[in-house]
Amino acid sequence: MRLAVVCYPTYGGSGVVATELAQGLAELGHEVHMVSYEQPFRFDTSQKNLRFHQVEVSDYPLFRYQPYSLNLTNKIIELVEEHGVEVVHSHYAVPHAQAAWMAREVLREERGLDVKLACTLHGTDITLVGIERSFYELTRFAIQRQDLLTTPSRWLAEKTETEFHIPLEDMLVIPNFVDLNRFRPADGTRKRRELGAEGRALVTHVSNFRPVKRVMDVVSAFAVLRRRMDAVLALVGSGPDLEKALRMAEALGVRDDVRALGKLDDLETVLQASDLFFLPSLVESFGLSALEAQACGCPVIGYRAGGLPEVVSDQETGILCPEKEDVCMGSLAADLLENPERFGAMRAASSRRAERFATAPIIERYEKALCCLVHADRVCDADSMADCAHA
Ligand code: GMT
Repeated sequence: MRLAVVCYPTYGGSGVVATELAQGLAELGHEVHMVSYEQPFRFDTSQKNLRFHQVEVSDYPLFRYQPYSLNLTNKIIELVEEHGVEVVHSHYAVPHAQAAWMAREVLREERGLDVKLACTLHGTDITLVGIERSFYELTRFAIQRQDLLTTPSRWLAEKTETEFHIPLEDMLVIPNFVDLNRFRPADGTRKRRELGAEGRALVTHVSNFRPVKRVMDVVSAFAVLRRRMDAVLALVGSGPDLEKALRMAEALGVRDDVRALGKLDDLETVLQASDLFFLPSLVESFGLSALEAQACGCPVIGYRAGGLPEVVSDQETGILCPEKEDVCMGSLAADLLENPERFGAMRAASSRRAERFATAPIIERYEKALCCLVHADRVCDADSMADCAHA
């Protein structure tokens, strides 16, 4: 199968899922063309069958806002024509699903080419951005016209049905996945030393620091925990609320215990050294970072929000506080750390739970769904799948 994967290249779940999926499909023998405005984070340039195509963005002075979606549409048209791409797989609907649909219209009308469209909805493309009035109609139109829609959680599929009137049975829930060779429990002594966290509790939060992540709750919970025990908070990633979070840490008197680490290529080393992972998001369609933390044996504390309960098992691999209730994550974290038996059991359960989300079988589910689009006229059995990989 020849596939174009369209995504955001940024340090965020949808870009990571798209890139790792593209790499996985390329390893299985498919020809994969990744399309974005920059080379995605975690992209492996040495991978066979995988190429990156940059969307060139025009900067004509008349444009106050660059029409990126048009440049992207054009790039998709070129890829289909030059490389015989059979499926365009968009990650994050806005504006990728719209661009893919426009490209297909041009290709059908002018070149008589038919390309299949798949879109993986990731989260705020449905829950925040897509439902904004200025995006809604075109988002609804474009996602309704995809040949395949997937979501990483049942919760997001239900939300899409409610907000965009796509019947639940027309969507496939394929969870996000984690590389268990990379994200696995390991000795974190060296990293703890580096972070000045030897003999202290280490709590980590990883995100793009947007308001939906409620990073202020991370800091206030940490301040509560810090009053009960000696502890360090590692903040990984960057984004609009990072500075505000650091100012809050200053105001609460815990700034010296907070390490702002920025974007990391070796995220697993911090997760392996961490005791707990805080993720108090307002909504979280899945929570890939929570899965990566669990895979390293690090339990998660957050709210029972969105699809997070499909990833974190409350009281078994973490603690999910009821939303909008005045529960104190910091006290719950301290209670857990003061109970070594319960904490040890949670650590072990966390890495076991992550095994359900191992990369290979989940990539195979995507492969099957995408190959079935291309060979819609045939039964999607093992033979036709093999043909699809070597086409
Ligand atoms: O939807 C977003 O906020 C962006 C997106 C991203 O690029 O990080 O995050 C979403 O997709 C991830 C990958 O599927 C999920 O793990 C995140 O839970 C989801 N974020 C939200 O729903 C807030």
